[in-house]
Amino acid sequence: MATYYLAVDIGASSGRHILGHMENGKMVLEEIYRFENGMVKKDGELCWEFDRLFKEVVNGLKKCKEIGKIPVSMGVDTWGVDFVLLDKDDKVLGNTVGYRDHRTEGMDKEVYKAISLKDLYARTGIQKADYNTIYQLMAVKKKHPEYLEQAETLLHVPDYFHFLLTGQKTCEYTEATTGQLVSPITKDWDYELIDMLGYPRKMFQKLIMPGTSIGHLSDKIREEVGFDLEVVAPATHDTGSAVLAVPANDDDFIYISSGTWSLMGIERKEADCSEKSCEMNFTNEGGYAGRFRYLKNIMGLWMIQSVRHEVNDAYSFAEICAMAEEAKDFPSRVEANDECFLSPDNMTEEVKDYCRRTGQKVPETLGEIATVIYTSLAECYAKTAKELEEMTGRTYSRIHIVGGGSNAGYLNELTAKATKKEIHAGPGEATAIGNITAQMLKAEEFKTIEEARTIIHESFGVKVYK
Ligand code: LFR
Repeated sequence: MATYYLAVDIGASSGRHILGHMENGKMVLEEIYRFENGMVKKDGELCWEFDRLFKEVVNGLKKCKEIGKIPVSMGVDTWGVDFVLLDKDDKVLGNTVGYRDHRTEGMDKEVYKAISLKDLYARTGIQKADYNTIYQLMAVKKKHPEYLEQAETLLHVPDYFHFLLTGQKTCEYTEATTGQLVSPITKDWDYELIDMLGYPRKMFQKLIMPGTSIGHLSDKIREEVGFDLEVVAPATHDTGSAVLAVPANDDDFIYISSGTWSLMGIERKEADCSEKSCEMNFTNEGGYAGRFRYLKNIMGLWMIQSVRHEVNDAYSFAEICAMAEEAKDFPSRVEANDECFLSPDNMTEEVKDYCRRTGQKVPETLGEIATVIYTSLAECYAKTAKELEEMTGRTYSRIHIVGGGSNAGYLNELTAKATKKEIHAGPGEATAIGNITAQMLKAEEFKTIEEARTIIHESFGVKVYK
């Protein structure tokens, strides 16, 4: 019987349970459970349904039992920045508001009353994004000061699920860094910064590194699912897990972790918190084994996902890709990173409006809308690649695209053309692979990250676009 490791990878649009094991020197994956995710409106706020999501986490565990493949360990990874506040009885305070909600509007100004943007970047190395935990907490402080008064514990989303599974409260480092309250030097909470902002110190749990054992299933969950296992923290920030699974060991490449967002950057041993880096709005997110992800957030396939929802999911992503290709000569472009695309009421209308506002031809068909988005994304990738080369004073010859979006063949072709670099696409399940890899490294199935990445390459391969 193989030794199974379970990744529960929850993205903004769906979640999945993936079992991984080693067989003849290769990693083998099996997706055993999948569920929907998305933000829903509650009391006028865009919220996550954590109760439903946790039920799905447990359902996936039951599925392991059903098929007789009981993992030795599991770990949960999710998107970054979002969190819950718990009161003294471990009850969630307020709505479980998600990062695309508008509550953070104007909160940057409030934060800058305590510390300037420049100083904030110098201390944390984290990009300015209105949805960062630091701004969300300011929204709580301004709109619901009573929650901050009652809060005993802050847990990011994966930490919260780990808590519901084990009863142990932990805060995992890679996810915590996305919030903009962690120092890249000490790799710990920046308590001085936390004091400056007037956030209660006591809510912040001691940080743990990926690969740390959190504990075993609580009695309640163990009884419900019918087995026990160890919960091991992966890089709980999905992008951290995805980048751990980039199948290369040299440094002559840029990666794009392509999903709801496109995260484009490089891996570094140290953070660059310089003023220039701040101006360019690159981020230094904490990674596995103390490495940093020096990258930029690009709006990504969120735009396509939204447009697809607006036609009632009537077409698959592959079909939309094909329609875009048919409309490939449509000339208009949008600035993919314009804030207007972060959380519009209607993405299709927003794209049309943007073209209208900027005096360009307005796309009408789904294919035209999709081609505007794909070509604009590819151009944004090309611009970001240039900026990375400028910041590091060197060039890179290839781009590794990992994550679900690496299957978008048309986008890969456009990216090859726009960047004039070789595209190596895959694996599509990089996030789950990275999650499993952290567990396997802990279990000593691999000795080093390099060995793991070699095996990931051998196990899943890549598709090359020139
Ligand atoms: C990708 C991601 C990005 C983060 C964004 C919001 O899923 O985790 O890395 O910037 O979601 O949390």
